[in-house]
Amino acid sequence: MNDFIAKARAILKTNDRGGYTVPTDRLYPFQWNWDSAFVAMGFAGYDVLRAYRELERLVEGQWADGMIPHIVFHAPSDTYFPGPAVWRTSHSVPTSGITQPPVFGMALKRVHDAAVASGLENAVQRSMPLFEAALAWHRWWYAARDPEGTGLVALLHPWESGSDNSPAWDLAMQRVPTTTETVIVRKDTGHVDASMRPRDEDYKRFIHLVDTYAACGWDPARQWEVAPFKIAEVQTTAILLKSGEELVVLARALGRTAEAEELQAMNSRSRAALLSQWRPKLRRFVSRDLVSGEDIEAPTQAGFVPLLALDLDRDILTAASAEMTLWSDGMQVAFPSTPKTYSGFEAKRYWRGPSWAIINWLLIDGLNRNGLTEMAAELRRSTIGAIEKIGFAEYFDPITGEGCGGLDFSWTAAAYMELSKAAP
Ligand code: 9WN
Repeated sequence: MNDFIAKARAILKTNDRGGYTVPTDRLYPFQWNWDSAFVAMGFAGYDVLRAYRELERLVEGQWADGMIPHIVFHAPSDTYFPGPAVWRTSHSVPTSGITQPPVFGMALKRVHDAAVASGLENAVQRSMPLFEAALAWHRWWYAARDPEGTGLVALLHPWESGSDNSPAWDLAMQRVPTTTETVIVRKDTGHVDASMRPRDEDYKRFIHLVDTYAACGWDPARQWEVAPFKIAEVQTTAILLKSGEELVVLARALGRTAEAEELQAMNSRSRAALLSQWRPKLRRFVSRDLVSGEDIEAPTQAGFVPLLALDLDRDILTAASAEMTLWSDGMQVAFPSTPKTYSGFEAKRYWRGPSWAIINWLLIDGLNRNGLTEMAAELRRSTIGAIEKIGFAEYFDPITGEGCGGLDFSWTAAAYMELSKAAP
């Protein structure tokens, strides 16, 4: 084991709060949805029981309608805003009221395979309830967030994307009022420099949306009707489809044939819908703003994440890889969440430019799936190199390579373990 793997494991141990892992101390003191899925994949490589625990603890927050919330507040903490009192939800374990990218299915399949490979006797019994949870969540996505059956699932809050202040939301967020019923007491800027975080105005809009949906009693149909922010999103749909593919294989392994077919039908809809979001002129996929009815053309990493879940033809691959190469050109650490040539680019401000190890993980999988193995290897080397040089930062300034945001970050530790394995 090299020193960095040992350090990565030590980070996950330090961030353990009793079967679940916080993203980092103080800045994020609860269990976050997609963070935990990445972490579970990290654990799957060396401690499969702990990997199962991570997912089981996340599912403690699952709602009766199938939604798995973006935060589960297992234990109180006053170092984060907004806490449970702002969300006003009614689940037995306090949770937020929105969701996050469904990496869970990918993680569960990985954990199940590791359990079987390690000879764990009760692997099937352990995986089955988690499979039920994943299936219920996928059904929720299609029912609650794609009621018209388009195949693309929609987000009602930027936090649901995991890419909170991405330039992709700029136009849509301008329509969201800055008025709030809630007093905003930011804690994040007490932990990291304000220049790296979303602005106060963003927070007003984030909380306006929380107030709006809390007033709907968090009922999905009522939220859908009133939502001032509604984006049919390609990164989330691609992740949902990739997880859906993994769940089909798992369903079969668990003897759940009917559910395998049901999942396959959902996946087929999303596959076709994602393909229709390819824009040859932009050389990337685009999301759609369901309020304005327009394509979202702001350039972000999300435009390439569909490679993760699609087997694309040569023309698309040639164009997408040329565009990705352009964005990466001259960067110390690829892959920038926004290209430096874009007017909205900010090298250190969260999702407006920085490179993220977990996004690279998804992109690398997508490039490999589509035979772009050279590019995948290069991105892999660049990500590992940045972590070995700088440490397990939350994210990296793509131009200088500087580590930004929180330190000793759980998902960067998990990504290091994943990417430092032998290349396929
Ligand atoms: C809001 C925990 C989370 C990540 C998100 C990232 C950031 C939260 C915040 O931190 O979001 O969910 O308060 O900024 O954007 O992707 O899951 O690491």
